[in-house]
Order: sequence, then C-alpha cells, then structure tokens
Amino acid sequence: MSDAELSELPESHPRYLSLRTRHRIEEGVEKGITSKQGLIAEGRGEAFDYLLGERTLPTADDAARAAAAHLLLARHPVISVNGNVAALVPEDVVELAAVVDADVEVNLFNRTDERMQAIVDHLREHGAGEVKGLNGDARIPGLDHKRAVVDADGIGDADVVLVPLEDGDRAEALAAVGKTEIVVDLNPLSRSAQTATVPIVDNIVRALPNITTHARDLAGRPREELEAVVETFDTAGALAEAESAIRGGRLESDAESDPRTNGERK
Ligand code: PTJ
Repeated sequence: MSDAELSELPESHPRYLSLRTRHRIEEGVEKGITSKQGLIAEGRGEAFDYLLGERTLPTADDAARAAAAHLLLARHPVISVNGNVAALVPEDVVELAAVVDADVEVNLFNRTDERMQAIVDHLREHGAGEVKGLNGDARIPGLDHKRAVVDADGIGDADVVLVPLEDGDRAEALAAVGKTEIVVDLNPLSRSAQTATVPIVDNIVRALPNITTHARDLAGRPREELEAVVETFDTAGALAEAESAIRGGRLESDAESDPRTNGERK
C-alpha cells in the first residue's frame, strides 16, 4: 500500500489500524530497518491479534501496569529495539524511555552494521537521545546467534529489560543471568512469553503507550506501592486468559457491538 492509498483510506474503515500498521512495516523494509522476516512475524502477530479481537485484555493491562512498576523500580532499565519495533512504534519507545528513565538499545536477530545504523538513525529522527547497541562489546552467555551481542553499559549492565517481539531463547538466556525480562508478544505460547517475568500479550502498538500511561500514573508513588503492583501480578493467570481468549474467539455479542466490524468478522 502506498502513502497515497493510505491517506485516502478513511479512519472509519474497519481495517484502518491494521492497514496503517502494515504500511509502517512495509516502509521499514523499504528503509532497510525491518528484515524480510519481520514481514512474516507481523503476519503471525496479526493473526493472533485478530483472534483476540484487536483489544487489550484486562490481564494484558495488568501486565502493562506491572511492567511500568518494574521499569520504575529498576536500577538500570533498558528497552531493546529490533527492526519491527523500530518501524512500528519509534515515537512510543522514545516516550516510554523518557518517562521511566531507560536506555534504548538496538538488538537484532539479523544483525548487520547497515541495519544497526539505520535503526539508530531512525530512532534519533523520532526524538531519541543516545541510542546504544553499536558498540556490541559484551555477550549474553548461552546464545550462539547475533542477539547475544549487547553493549556492556546497556543490556549488559541492565537489571530490567523490555524485549518486545522477542524470538525465544534470549528470554531464557537473560533470565539465566538474573535479569528481569518484560516481553510483549501476541503469542501467549511463545517461549519468550512463557519465560518472561512479565509477559504482555498484546499488540506492541497498544502495549507500549499503555505501559507509558501506567508509568506516568505510578511515577512518584512510594516504593512499597510499586513493589505491591509487581508482586500481585499473576503471570500464569495472564497467560491462561490470553490463551483462552485466542482459542475461544470473541463472543458473538462482542462482534455485534464492535463498531469496527459492523457485526461482521472481516
Ligand atoms: O529485526 P530483527 O532482525 O531482530 O528480527 C525481528 C523478528 C521479529 C523478525 C525476529 O525476532 C523474529 O523472527 O521473531 P519471531 O520468531 O517471528 O517472533 C516474533 C513474535 O512476535 C511472534 O510470536 C509474533 O506473534 C509476535 N508479534 C508479531 N507482531 C507483533 C507481535 N507481538 C506484538 N505486537 C506485534 N505487532
């Protein structure tokens, strides 16, 4: 879809948000930010989101609040950015980092110097200050692919890492070195969601601004209150509710009352 075609699409179109998201991913590929595999990952995510009814489940909202509390409590929080996240939500990454005082670090599965630099530049164009990741002077033990390469003073030193659209084994490796991992992934059965301290089963385009809203609300509250938010979050319950929502599909009455679908599933 071209810029012109998107600009002609009315915001009331039932697929407007989904088409705009696809357009961002397409642009990401064209700019050398997103990998071709990123297109496939987006398609997979869309399928899960469709089954969720393209909404934030109450338990995903609880997870976003717990994530905000973790980030505010952290000694050194880092937001890890890959090619899909950079294309879809660059402004939201910058905003969240500012609210919770986190570092932003580019970390890629398909790492090349060109893509690393393109993503750093793209984030800076969207208002980021320092963006880490280019040094790559440390390794996460236990991983034999490029995702192991991190900055020693970034993810290497972090105690809490937000890793949206993770691809699985890094979640286990980060947990093994004692880091708290917050994952955003629409697939509740993925290894990263299953391993995360806080799995947010929601679309990144909704989840990131939602974490920021919770962080603004929680900022300045006493430490004990933030710790209580972290402790009361039910990880297993959130995963189970997401799986059940996906397997069960939306209730017909939900679809009927949903103005986006006019009662039909598109
Ligand atoms: O930019 P790179 O080189 O680091 O590569 C990034 C991708 C995403 C291509 C790479 O990490 C990958 O191949 O990931 P997977 O294994 O396809 O996993 C991506 C997960 O994210 C899947 O479980 C998808 O369901 C989920 N996902 C895709 N789009 C979204 C999403 N979750 C939340 N929001 C989305 N928009």
